[in-house]
Amino acid sequence: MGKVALITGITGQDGAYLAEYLLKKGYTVHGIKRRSSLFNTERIDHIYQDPHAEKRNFILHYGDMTDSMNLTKIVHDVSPDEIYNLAAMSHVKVSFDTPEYTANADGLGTLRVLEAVRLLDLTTKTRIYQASTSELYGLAQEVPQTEKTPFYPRSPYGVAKLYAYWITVNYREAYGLHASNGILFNHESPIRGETFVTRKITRAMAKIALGMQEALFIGNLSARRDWGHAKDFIKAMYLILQQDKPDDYVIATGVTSEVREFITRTFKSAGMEIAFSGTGEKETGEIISIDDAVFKERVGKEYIPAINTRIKSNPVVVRVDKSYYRPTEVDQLIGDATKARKKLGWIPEYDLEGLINEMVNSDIHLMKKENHIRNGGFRTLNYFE
Ligand code: NAP
Ligand code: G4F
Repeated sequence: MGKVALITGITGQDGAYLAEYLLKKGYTVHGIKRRSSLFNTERIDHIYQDPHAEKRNFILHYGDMTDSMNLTKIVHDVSPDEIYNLAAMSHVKVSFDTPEYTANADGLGTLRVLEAVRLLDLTTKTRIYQASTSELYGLAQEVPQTEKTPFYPRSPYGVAKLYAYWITVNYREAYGLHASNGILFNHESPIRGETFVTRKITRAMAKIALGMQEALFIGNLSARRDWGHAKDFIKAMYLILQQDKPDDYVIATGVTSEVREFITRTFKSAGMEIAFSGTGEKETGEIISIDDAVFKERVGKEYIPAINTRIKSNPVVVRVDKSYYRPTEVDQLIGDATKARKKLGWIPEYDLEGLINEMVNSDIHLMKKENHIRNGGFRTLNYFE
């Protein structure tokens, strides 16, 4: 019999990749999905199974991290070998708008999962992975950050995740739970939420290249992040739960880049050279040249005349909008994953270029579809979140 996993946050980026990965390994995967007025299963539709089917190895349950009775019932019914606690209000900027909810879902939500396992006497059976984050380092006290670097969170999200981190450690020490924290640095993909900076950039670039959007409006260009690919990072989650002993691990690529650089590289990947000028809110990025061969291959020959005409009249494609600034910012993150490499044998396959190319190809494809809809006379929106 294969193992049984329960994933909270199954409809999210990591939940979707992890579910697919565990199914391929022969697991039965249960996922918790919260009620929404829309289906909201786009990321997992390719693995969805008809509930009427007799034998299923992918099963969804309605639930919410803020509802302990519901979580306890699901854990009871599923009796999982492994729980991957990925559900969270995961947007740092939004956590300043919804601090209480974030504390409840991200902080207390973790406690609810741990308590369910303890109360149901599953402590010797069920292993727990907690989705901890490099946001714990916040105002980083050391460069690069390791498992021993002191935490200094800088947002309601970071503070809620700090509680989740320590309650996981406490349940491990107090009750002997196999509960581990993966302290994951930023990881992205073609299915990354549209309002995180990388996806916002790749989507906007695709629309600009196709003549669907004028400019990308962005916040702090100088922030630095250690960006990896979600497909690599979910493998680390799995490896963490396969260890004999529970422990906490930094998962990171060890390379940090500015938001500004991510933008430059994204446009370059589609054949557009960007130069930045000015400072602060007056900083802009403009296209200074087009590499026809790359643009033709990535975007399409038919879009070259329009982009050339456009940059002659207005080459500015990146503008700063201070409404995207955060009340307190995390300026620089870079992780040292030596422990994960040595103990888990975890080595990421993607570098930043591979990640950007995959996201760029995917978003150009997506925006071409949207462009067809627009050209067919239907309304499509440009989102500026
Ligand atoms: P994501 O795409 O935002 O997915 C979050 C998931 O949590 C979604 O399925 C969401 O459901 C669900 N969720 C939110 N609030 C919930 C609630 N109250 N009850 C039940 N489910 C709820 O995030 P991700 O990028 O996959 O990240 C997964 C986890 O890793 C999160 O805990 C995040 O904080 C953490 N993390 C992420 C990164 C990263 O760079 N991606 C790095 C470190 C840690 P809906 O689909 O209904 O919104
Ligand atoms: O893409 P971001 O919103 O990700 P952030 O804040 O680093 O958080 C993500 O990674 C964490 C791991 O470190 C996760 F725990 C968390 O759940 C989430 O997945 O912003 C990255 C940087 C920030 O410094 C932000 O200020 O980009 C900067 N930025 C600049 N302009 C922007 C924008 N971020 C967003 N979302 N939108 C902008 O327009």
